[in-house]
Amino acid sequence: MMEDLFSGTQESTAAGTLPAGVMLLPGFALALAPQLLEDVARMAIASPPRRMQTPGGHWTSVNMSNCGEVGWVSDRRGYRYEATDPLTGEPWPALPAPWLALAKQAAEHAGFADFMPDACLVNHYAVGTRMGLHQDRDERDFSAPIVSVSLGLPVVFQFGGATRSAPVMRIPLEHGDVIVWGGPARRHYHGVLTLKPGVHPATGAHRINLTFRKAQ
Ligand code: MD3
Ligand code: FE
Repeated sequence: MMEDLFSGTQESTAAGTLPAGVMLLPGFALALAPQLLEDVARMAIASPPRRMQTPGGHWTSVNMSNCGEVGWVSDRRGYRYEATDPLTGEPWPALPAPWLALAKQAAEHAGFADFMPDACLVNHYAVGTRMGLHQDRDERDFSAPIVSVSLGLPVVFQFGGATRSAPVMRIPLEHGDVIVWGGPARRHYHGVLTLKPGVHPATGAHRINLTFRKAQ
């Protein structure tokens, strides 16, 4: 099995055993991190990270952008995936081949063969920003996993259950960590705690998170 060859695989953390369908791959993206961050900087020129308005009239704390065939957007009309960036009217930047290869490799390690993401949400966290507990349910096919890549400052990720009130597990995430979320975990509530002050050599006072999704 591939899993046995990859010594970095972890199914439990200080927080306890991860639920079925969740696999933490510590440092899986470390080697590619400089390339990922160079691409993120390039994309930030074409499709700038921006706060998005929610249907309720609030604004996301995090600056968001996308690459891929479609990108996740939120405004007063709701949440959805769109092929063009509403800020520019242009298509989102293409999903770079090395990003796709990384996401597919990570999914395969977790037992999801043939993961073919068509969207990647790029979240830019400044110190003091957070993401409240939510579910990702704007995708068409919940049998596909989501692959997340953490870059820059560390953060505490919160992983709950199928309801908002279910107990929450805390998972510390660091630069280069990758997590694959599939199976029942795919619909679980999750979020990230407020980013603490700090400086990371690769990203300064920021954390970048990439989430690869099959949206359509
Ligand atoms: C578990 N992003 O973009 S990544 C999001 O760190 C989002 O920026 C967080 O939640 C971040 O929607 C967390 C980990 C993650 C992403 C999507 C999931 C975990 C997930 C979807 C279902 C279950
Ligand atoms: Fe999410």
